[in-house]
Formats: sequence, structure tokens, C-alpha cells
Amino acid sequence: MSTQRLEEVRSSFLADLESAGADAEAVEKVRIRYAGRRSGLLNELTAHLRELPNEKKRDYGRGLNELKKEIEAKLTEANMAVRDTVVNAEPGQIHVKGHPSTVSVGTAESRIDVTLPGTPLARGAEHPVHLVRRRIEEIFLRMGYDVEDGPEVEDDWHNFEALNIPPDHPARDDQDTFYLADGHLLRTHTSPVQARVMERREPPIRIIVPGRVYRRDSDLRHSPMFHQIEGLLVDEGITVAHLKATLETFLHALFSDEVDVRLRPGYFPFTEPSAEVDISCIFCGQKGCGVCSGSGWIEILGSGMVDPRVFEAVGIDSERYTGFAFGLGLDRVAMLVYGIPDLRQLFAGDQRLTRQFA
Ligand code: 2NM
Repeated sequence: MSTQRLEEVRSSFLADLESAGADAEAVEKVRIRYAGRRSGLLNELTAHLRELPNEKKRDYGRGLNELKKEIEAKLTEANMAVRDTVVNAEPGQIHVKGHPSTVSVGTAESRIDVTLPGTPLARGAEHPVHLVRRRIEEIFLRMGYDVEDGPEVEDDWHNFEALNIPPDHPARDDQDTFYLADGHLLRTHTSPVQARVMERREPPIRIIVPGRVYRRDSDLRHSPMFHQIEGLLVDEGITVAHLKATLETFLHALFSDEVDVRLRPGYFPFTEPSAEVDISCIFCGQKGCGVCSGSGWIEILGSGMVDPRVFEAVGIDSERYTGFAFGLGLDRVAMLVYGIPDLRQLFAGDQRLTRQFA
């Protein structure tokens, strides 16, 4: 009696599915009637199993399982047929269930199978140089600085002359600078942006300038294009004490409050006095290691008090105002912060690097 009921359901299912053909809605109705989760006939048949005496349960259970599998397989088959009609239909003839109107999905030559999963989009990740740039920007934004940028193709005045780099200075050498045919050049540092800002703004000025810079230099440790971030503060009464305190605050925020900061005498044409700034080695705790070449210190930036000649060149009264400036290579800092051993990895464009920073 019970297994007979299974046969009845089987033949009525096959008949219903046959008449549904490749009509999506009709197939869906059949699915609900037989395999619907709430009130499908298969549920009813399953419930019946419990009412059977033990000796009948085995045969009935086996038959029911077969029927379930068959219905599932036939429904899948029918849905594939539905899909094929959608894909092969003439443009403008496709009705997508639940969509208010008939939609067109391509020409007969180039049909789009709307039922296929889409091509997954690779999720991007920020480049380590970009990550340290943003971290440094955020530190200075909190201290009230503005972020500025300017042209990468510069004139001689802003890149050299205004910064107290005279015509015979070695930094001007054709061997270091990319010159364009018309006398312009690719900026060799971001300082020309500071010069431009000083030309057009009155102090107080507090800015940081990140950007790409270019030098004719290419070996294991030098790339012809690299990234700098430079800072400038100009106001009345600014001294070396402000420079030192600012750089200490910055380096503690970037690395750790634990690092020691030291200033050594240095030389830049645009600052006087100038200082090279080191941090205590974050890798060996100053015991001496490969990163600090055994010295316990890592050189991290260059800085100084802006030379009065620079102020005069850009039209700032050097009797009234003083200021400090500093600059650092973002690529080198990114390598230090993220432990990237080889400069070339930064510029290879290989996503196996950037993915590690997702
Ligand atoms: C450095 C080191 C020291 C600097 C100076 C200026 C300007 F425009 F104000 F004169 N901008 N950047 C500067 C000073 C940059 O980089 C190692």
C-alpha cells in the first residue's frame, strides 16, 4: 500500500514535470508541489515513515530515498533546460522571474548567460609605500599641518635656484638630473613644492609634501623614481628646539615611544644649520645588527633651519620669520617598517607583495 503510494507520486511528478517543459515558472511550481520545504509531497511521504510498522519501514524508506533522488535529479535537469532557453532566446524575449519586464541580454551573436556566476574581481591592497605615506600624513595632520602637492615636471628656479643650489652645485649635474628638451626637469626632491607654497602664502606655514621624485641613479639600492615626504614650518620665533621636538614627536609616533632620537651635524644647501637624524636601531635594541651595520643607529631623515637665502628667494621676510624643514625617503622607511629586504620588490608591481598588506 505504502510503496504503491510512492509509485503514484513518482508518475504524477513525471507527468507534471513533462507538461511544465522549459517554462521556468511551471518548473518552479512542480518543485514546490513535490520538493517544497514546507508542504511538498515528499515531506508528507517522509512523515508517513514514522507511522509504519517496523517490518515495512525498510522497504518504504529505501523506495522513498530513491524517489527523492530521482525528483531532485529531474528537477535539476529541468532547470538546466530552463536556463538553456533563457540563454538561447532571442534578445528582448527573456523574462526573468521576479523582474518587472522582459529584458534583453545581448545579440544573437554575443549572448550573456545571466545565470553564470560573475568573474570574481581581485580585491586590491595598498602598496607599502602608500601605507607609510598615509601614516606619516596622519601624524602631521594631527599636529595641524596641511598636505600639499605640486608638479613633477619642474623649472630650474623652483627645483634649484630658489633653494640656494647654485648653477655649479654637484646636485645639478646632468648625471643626477633628468632634463627635458625644453629646459624643464623632473624634480629631484619635493622641496620645489615648499618653494611654491612659500611664494604664494604668508606664514604661518605648516605643510608636508609627499610625492614622487626622480634621479638618474639605478642600482640595487637606488631607483630612478622614488618617493619622498618633506615638511616645512615657518613662523615667528621658530628655533632648533621646535625642530627637534617636532621630529621626536613624529618619530615616536611612527616607530615607538621607546626609540631614541639623535641629531648629528649635516649639510644641505637649503638649510643652516643642518642635521642628520638617527633613531636607535629598532631591530637589535642597539646591540648592533645587519640593519644598523653594527652601529646601533639608523639614519632616517635630513633636516635643518631654512636658510635665509631661501626665504629671500621666495619673498618671505627673513628678518621676521624663521623655520625648519626636513625630508625623508618613503621607500626606505617602508622597507624598514615592513621588513622588506630588497628595494626592487617595491617597484616590481608583483601582487604577491601588496597582497600581504591587504
Ligand atoms: C631635506 C633636508 C633638509 C627641505 C628644505 C626645504 C625648503 F624648501 F623649505 F627649503 N624643503 N625641504 C629639506 C631640508 C629637505 O631633505 C632631506
